[in-house]
Amino acid sequence: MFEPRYYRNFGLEEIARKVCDRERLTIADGEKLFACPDLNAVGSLAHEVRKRLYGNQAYYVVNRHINYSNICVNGCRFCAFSKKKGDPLSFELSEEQILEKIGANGHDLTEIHVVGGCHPDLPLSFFEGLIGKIRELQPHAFIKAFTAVEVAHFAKKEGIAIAQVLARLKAAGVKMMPGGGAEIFSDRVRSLLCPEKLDARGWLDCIRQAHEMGIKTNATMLYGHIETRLERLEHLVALRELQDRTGGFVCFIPLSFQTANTPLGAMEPPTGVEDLKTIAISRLMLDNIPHIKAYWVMLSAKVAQVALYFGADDFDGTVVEEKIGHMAGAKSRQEMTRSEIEGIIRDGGFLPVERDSLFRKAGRDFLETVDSKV
Ligand code: V47
Ligand code: SF4
Repeated sequence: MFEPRYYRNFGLEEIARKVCDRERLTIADGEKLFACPDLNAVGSLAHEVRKRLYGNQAYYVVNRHINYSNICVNGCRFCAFSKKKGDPLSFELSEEQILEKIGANGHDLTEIHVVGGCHPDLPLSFFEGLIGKIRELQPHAFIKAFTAVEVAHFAKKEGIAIAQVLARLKAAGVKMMPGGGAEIFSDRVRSLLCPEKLDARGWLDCIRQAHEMGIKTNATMLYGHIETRLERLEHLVALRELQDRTGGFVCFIPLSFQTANTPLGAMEPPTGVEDLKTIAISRLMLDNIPHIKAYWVMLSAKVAQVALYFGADDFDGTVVEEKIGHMAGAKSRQEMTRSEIEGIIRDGGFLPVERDSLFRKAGRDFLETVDSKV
């Protein structure tokens, strides 16, 4: 690493120097990295940062996803999950059905990840009650629930401020928010693909408020559709700027676009090289977000394993039941066991470390240790 001659071949010597000296990369640096024809040159820089932070450890979580409903008032053109009320493919789980799913293997769960569409009717009190019941059933599980898009939808529906929704959900037992709904912040792309959805400013503002109330969140970026690489870089920089202010992001998840059953179904999905480059450049640009997730559901387990050499340090989790990617054609399985994940991580040459949602290991505050290194 940092063999200047190697990086000079690709015009990356100044970027390599910055990475070595822990200097922040600019959007122009990001463009150079995307333009580099040698995947390994980009990947090796990201791997160096990842090794500096976590050595050969790779994280995973024993979790379960719950999609309470796919009924959604929005119609994002990249989404095959959402359906209108009355559509034969729409579903809406009752509280009992949700608790039954969680009860089936709940004793073993570290994290419960709850998200759904922007439902036209369900009141905030339904979700408060649901979170309370999940908490009673699984008092030790970490409840990571509701994206900024859902939170803003609840606020609009109830006619109350976002801060009030966040305070009520926090009181009910939501400990953290997932990173979904960020898509790509570009107004150009959003006006074409998801004009009804909470806009970029609204997403960032809701997340800022959550962070200021002590609710940590993740962040995502949906890539590989109609966005440009520059728009991806601008998305990363917007997250980096918010993180400078709040420090509330725990993990960044690049989401590889699954095309099937969406109005963009004729598009080719991102290639493996594009996936790995995007993950690596995310690691390099996001110098203040501790973790980068290789989400095996969207990437496939094979690409996710390789991504651990391209800047990712987390493999995500057991998941159990996934609908958003699979309804859009994801070929990955529905579930992985703890031992399967550990096997994949070990086979990749890393040490598997089971974590909670904040990347803490049992008995010690892991995040604090990690935060101080970033
Ligand atoms: O919000 C929708 C995206 C997100 C498609 O925070 C699509 O720990 C790919 O946010 N192809 C849901 N992506 C997934 C998500 C997530 C997953 C795992 C962990 C965490 C976390 C968050 O998926 C949605 C949307 O941005 N999405 N359609 C699609 N066709
Ligand atoms: Fe609804 Fe989310 Fe799908 Fe958009 S991505 S249509 S907000 S479920």
